[in-house]
Amino acid sequence: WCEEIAPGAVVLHGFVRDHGPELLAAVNAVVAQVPWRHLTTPGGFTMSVAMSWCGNGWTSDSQGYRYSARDPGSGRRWPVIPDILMALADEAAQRAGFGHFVPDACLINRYDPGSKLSLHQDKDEHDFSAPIVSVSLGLPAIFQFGGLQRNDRTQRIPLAHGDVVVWGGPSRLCFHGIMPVKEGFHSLVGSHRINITLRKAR
Ligand code: MD5
Ligand code: FE
Repeated sequence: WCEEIAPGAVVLHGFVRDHGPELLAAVNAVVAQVPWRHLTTPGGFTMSVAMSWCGNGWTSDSQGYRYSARDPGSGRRWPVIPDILMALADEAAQRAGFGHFVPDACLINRYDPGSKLSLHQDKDEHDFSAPIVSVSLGLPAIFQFGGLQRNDRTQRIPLAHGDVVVWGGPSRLCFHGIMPVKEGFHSLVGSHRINITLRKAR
């Protein structure tokens, strides 16, 4: 079902629950070309989340954060966003009430048990009017959802395999994070959580 947890933030529970195998195949095809990386933050910390990209990629290093059409490591273009992910982004955005959505950047996050994402805002995209579509696969996680100020109180939202969240409108710039992922095993995905975000970056 469809749940609005804040203005512009819509959880589509189980939206892709029946499409795990195709989605994982798309993830694996991207990862075959862009193997998982642990980026270093501008502050010098190595992220516990492993990442891969298609469309436009996102990079974090001592220079800061940015999107680019090419992999700064290899100089090669990022792989194109698989059709199934383009279609899913459009369907989810429409279902959540945002109309048609054509993303140009896709970030794939892999959380092993213990991996987390500290509270942050997503503000490296040029166009905040477009929503972000986020797909959860594999192990469950607790999403921390705050307000526009870092110190605003946060809600904890459980996300399960197959859930899709569309973040737009007033929720687009809210602080958010992922609590450390608990040990476990998912029959399709194994012992990690995969999150796919589809964005309009440029
Ligand atoms: C995740 N990833 O579960 C999340 C899903 C990231 C990230 O946060 O930056 O890779 S995306 C959640 C999100 C995106 C944009 C806005 C808001 C949440 N929000 O306003 O809460 O790996
Ligand atoms: Fe984020």
